[in-house]
Amino acid sequence: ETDPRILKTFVLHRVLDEDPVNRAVILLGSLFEDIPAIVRVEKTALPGSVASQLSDSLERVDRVEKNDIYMWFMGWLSASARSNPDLKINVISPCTEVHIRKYTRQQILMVHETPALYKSVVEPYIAAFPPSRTQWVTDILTGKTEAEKVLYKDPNPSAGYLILPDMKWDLTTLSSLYLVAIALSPAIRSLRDLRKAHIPMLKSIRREGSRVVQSKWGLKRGSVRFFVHYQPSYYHFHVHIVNANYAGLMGSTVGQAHLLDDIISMLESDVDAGPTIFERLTLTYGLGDQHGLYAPMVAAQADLDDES
Ligand code: M7G
Repeated sequence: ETDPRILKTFVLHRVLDEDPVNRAVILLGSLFEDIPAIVRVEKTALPGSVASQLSDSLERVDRVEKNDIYMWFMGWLSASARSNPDLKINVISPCTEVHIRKYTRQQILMVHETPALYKSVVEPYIAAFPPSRTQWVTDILTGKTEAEKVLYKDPNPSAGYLILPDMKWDLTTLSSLYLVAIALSPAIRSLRDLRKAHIPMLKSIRREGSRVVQSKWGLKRGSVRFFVHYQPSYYHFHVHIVNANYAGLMGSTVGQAHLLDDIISMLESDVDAGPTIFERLTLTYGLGDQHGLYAPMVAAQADLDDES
């Protein structure tokens, strides 16, 4: 089923989104005639050889325009420069309605999630997710998939986690290095569930994540950003570990990405008894109109506005 030729059977139904910044397009279609599939096609980063040997890397160049000291061209890479792959292609198949909505272009509204709204709207939403949504996490944790890619594992059943490359990463371009640390225990569903007791695990992720990127890729201390999404797509706790220079990245939007360092600091300065900081905070974030929480949250906010 992982045969690369499956892509030859792809039939397009519609374009879900276009992302000119990342030079990507997200397609909805089918594989093998009737298996629904989302296919994200992205141009890979330029190989370093293009910079070091530009003249050798070009097979053909057409001049588009010249104006005073300014010129612009279109170029075609030579066969030698093309030893690197041109495209990175991510496939989700069979994809669900939730995936299709997630990858469809959306209008974003900022919402304020109070502790009360978390209890009445978000917690039931999380509880209603079928376990199959995080089957990929279970498969990683049990070693069924991606086992050879695990970079670090702390096997402690309650506070352990593992670190491995995120599927967003092409595994080679250091400037877009993207790893993910996944907690072994499913008990922490999101930021809202973090407690003082989790500080050692969070610090360990920070320490071992930094060590791994240093020892494997020579990235010095401070080279990566550790953050947690709220809302995440998957309610099984994980930390994003991303090259600090990888700016303009969608997933690091203000409101969605919470720095691991800030989270640790907030937990450290939290009270020792009673509801924890993440149970007391109002969290503000952008929700796309295709998100499952959009309608209930917008309705709940309207009720709140009427009251105030
Ligand atoms: P998130 O914050 O829940 O959702 O992060 P997001 O996708 O909206 O950022 C989940 C992270 O897990 C993302 O960075 C995904 O790219 C990554 N991820 C998702 N899946 C299904 C896989 C997978 O099968 N393998 C790996 N290695 N990473 C995945």
